[in-house]
Amino acid sequence: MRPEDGDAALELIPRPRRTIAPGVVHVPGWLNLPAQRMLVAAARDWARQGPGARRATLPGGARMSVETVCLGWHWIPYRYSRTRDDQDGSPVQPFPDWLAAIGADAVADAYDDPAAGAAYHPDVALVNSYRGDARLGMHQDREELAPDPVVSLSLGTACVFRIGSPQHRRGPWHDVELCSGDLLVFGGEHRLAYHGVPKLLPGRDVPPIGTESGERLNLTLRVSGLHDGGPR
Ligand code: MD3
Ligand code: FE
Repeated sequence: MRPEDGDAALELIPRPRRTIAPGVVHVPGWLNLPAQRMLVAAARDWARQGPGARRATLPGGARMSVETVCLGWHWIPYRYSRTRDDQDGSPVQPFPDWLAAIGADAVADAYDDPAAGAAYHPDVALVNSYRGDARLGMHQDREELAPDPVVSLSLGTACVFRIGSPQHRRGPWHDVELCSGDLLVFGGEHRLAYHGVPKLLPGRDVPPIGTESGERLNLTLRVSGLHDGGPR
């Protein structure tokens, strides 16, 4: 699913693949339309199971504006669990093999490194849904115990994604527009970089893939480094 196979060739303003920082690669239009539609349908299914998606509560009591459903391991600010401890305690949904295969393809393509792709075995997905004024403040993803990259797939309404460095929450940073079908792979020295989504960019053309008007979905695939029975 390289962009040259798909819809990126039709864009009037080309958005080339770009290395934003060491280990951070943006591949616009990586997912073709059938793949985007399939992922949106899958995300709807996941959000319908059991207690469904939820806006997580932060330790200080504030609730996130983004709605999340998890696969493989359930993320609660700031830990992972096999059960939905902040909902009804039911088991987290399984992480499907086909999604791991997409993650491996993504790493291989972004890094142009088939061996890195073959060695990538994600076991967690966070599926985030943004609507209206939903945003994600600057944060680090530090709950994973493995150093492997994070794979991000964007669907629906575009957004501004902001990435800083591992040391500085307040910048300097890069702002990158993420559009439907874009792939972002985060590894190397920026795996622990501060990042966030300051705003959606509604009103742009969005392909007909099943997202609601103004809605953005983001899937992040991760390697938890966790094992039942504790870290190893
Ligand atoms: C950089 N999601 O779920 S994806 C998150 O678009 C999250 O919904 C954003 O940040 C979103 O935690 C950004 C890109 C991303 C994901 C994980 C990272 C960037 C990252 C981990 C480390 C550094
Ligand atoms: Fe994050």
